Amino acid sequence: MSTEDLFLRACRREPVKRTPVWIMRQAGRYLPEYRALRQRVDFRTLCSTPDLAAEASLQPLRRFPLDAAIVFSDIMAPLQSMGVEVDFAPGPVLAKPLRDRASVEALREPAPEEVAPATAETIRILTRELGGKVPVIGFAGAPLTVAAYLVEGKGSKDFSRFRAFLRAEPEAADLLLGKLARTTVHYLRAQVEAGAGAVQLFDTWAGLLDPATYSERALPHVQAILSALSSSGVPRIYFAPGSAHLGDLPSSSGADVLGVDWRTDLREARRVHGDGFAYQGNLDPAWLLAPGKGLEEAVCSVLDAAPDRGHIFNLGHGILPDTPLESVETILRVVHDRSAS
Ligand code: 1CP
Repeated sequence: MSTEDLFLRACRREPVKRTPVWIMRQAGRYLPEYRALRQRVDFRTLCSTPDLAAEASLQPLRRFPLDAAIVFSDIMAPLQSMGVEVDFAPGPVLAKPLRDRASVEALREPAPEEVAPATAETIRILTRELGGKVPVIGFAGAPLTVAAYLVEGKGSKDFSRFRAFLRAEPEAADLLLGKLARTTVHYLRAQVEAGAGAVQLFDTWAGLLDPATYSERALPHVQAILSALSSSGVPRIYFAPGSAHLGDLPSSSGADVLGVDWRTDLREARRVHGDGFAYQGNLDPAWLLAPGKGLEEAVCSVLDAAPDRGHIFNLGHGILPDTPLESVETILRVVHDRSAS
């Protein structure tokens, strides 16, 4: 069984000889070689230069026996093709946040081939370099999460301006989310055509919403994207951290795999969403800052709470920049030892 089979088989809830592992934000600042790359190039150049982005994606795989690569990019990458300039400091910053209907109407809807073509090109390079050893995960931000940055203008604890915009301008908000959803379909399709073996939709800020608003404003766009991708045949992962209060609503997202953050026990996620999904997650990234027996036991607890079939081991959110490399080694060793059948 190739390693490629491990991840894709787990996504399809087929039996595997051990649990596959990848780590959200596995390319990033906790790696000295990533920091060295960033000394040479700024983040936007890194994302838009396929050779360099492929190098960043491969860095964690050279160091650790991970079971999937993720294309190096950012959820804000498609926006340039819509006529929006985004800076990074280190999170996304917009010089001109969208605050009214006129600026939403002015957003361009790009043709499929215009949407961040560097990402598909990076995937082509990765697919070639990896030679089928492990699959490449493509990704995009869900419309609500990308819109949160577009309207707020930068990261925020509670995105209150964005939440106010949803209330004050519901029609403009739907127009914005629809434009983002159609652009995202083009973007993810291009990634699958370039060789991505699975796609993940990151809905980092879905949990800002109450269930009724999520159901009315955010979920329909997620459903539209994931259903447009169903014919592509690749597993679709939906990750909406901090969304336990949304109950079973994400069950109707159309995903094959649900990402679970560390706040929710995997058994509880399975009780809420049922056996029709594979589950990805969900070790608290903070455990990696506390190496030792506690970390090993925490990895085992995640494995114990996971379904027998259909578990992809991951953190419950992105790896933290000050994580010691030894902690990643510990995780891989424990998952390999403890999940082998
Ligand atoms: O080098 C640097 O200083 C840039 C830091 C950085 C990195 C490494 C940013 C800015 N983005 C990325 C890459 C990135 N972003 C990946 C790469 C692939 C991998 O996993 O290895 C991915 C999947 C993302 C996705 C992303 N960007 C999300 C969704 C995932 C999540 O963690 O919730 C979000 C919310 C963003 C926005 C963003 N971009 C960058 C930062 C620091 C942030 C978040 C912080 C904020 O809200 O201010």
